[in-house]
Amino acid sequence: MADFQDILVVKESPLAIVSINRPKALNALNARVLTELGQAMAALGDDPEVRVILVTGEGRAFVAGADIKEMKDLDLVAFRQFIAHGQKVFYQIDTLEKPVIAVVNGFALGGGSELAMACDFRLASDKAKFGLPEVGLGLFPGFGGTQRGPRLLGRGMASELVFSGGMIDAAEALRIGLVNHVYPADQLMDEAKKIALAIAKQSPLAVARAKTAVKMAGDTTLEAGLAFERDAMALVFATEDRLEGMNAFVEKRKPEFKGK
Ligand code: DAK
Repeated sequence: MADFQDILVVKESPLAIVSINRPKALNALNARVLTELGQAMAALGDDPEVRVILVTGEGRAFVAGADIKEMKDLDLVAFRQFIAHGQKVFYQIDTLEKPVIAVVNGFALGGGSELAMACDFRLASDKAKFGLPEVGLGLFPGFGGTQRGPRLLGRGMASELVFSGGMIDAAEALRIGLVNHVYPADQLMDEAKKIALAIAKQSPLAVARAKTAVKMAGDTTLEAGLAFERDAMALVFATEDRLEGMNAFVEKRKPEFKGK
């Protein structure tokens, strides 16, 4: 793994924890964070020892958005490049063939909420705050918030967040389905690891195909989604792991999946 300046990557096989590490700037996303995040995701995606990735932030924020100070003086071409860069890295997370869980420890604003939305699901500390404040800067969410937000929350809820620029707390995020669980801050990472380890025990090939299938549900027609589900199921049926899972059931033992 490359040496990173603005993110930390800790491997605790079968898990990997990626932390955005600019706590003085509340982990605002600058071009270097985006580049490093993309590099880390590519490397972890290819690492057979890693089955689940947790994304979090150092200090009191998850990510307080795109780096306003870096963004404010960009010319139009550079701004478009910055946005394209962010969209590309978030899409990489969205489509990585491993589960990526957002472990939201504090502020998740703007690009921070959008990063969390690009992950497969979100777990939050009771101190977390979510929001899409871009309209207050004369912008609107551009790292996928206007696309993933409605898919995740429905048009009405997403529209309120996007148009008002308001902040919601963890309890409200739980109520609207933006996060799956809320934990006391000091228990968040332990609880996240428990869920991640439970996922890591399953067949990684089956989980990978399931991720793609679940994602398709929000992105395509029922017909196309069912066609993918059918063919992807046939593909996993042909794996050694499928045989191991079924044999283990019949032999009343725990399966050992090898990702083959
Ligand atoms: N960028 C740069 N620095 C930031 C930052 C950010 N997003 N958020 C916080 N910081 C810095 C602060 O400037 C401060 O730095 P110093 O002044 O100490 O040098 C330090 O972090 C601590 O912040 P505060 O002193 O403000 O801390 P408080 O506890 O008082 O307030 C806060 C915390 C999170 C409420 C506040 O910092 C805040 O409101 N931050 C900005 C949140 C925000 O507006 N986020 C959205 C960013 S815009 C697009 C594509 C993408 C995007 C837009 C368009 N297109 C396709 C068009 C994405 C946009 C965004 O994400």
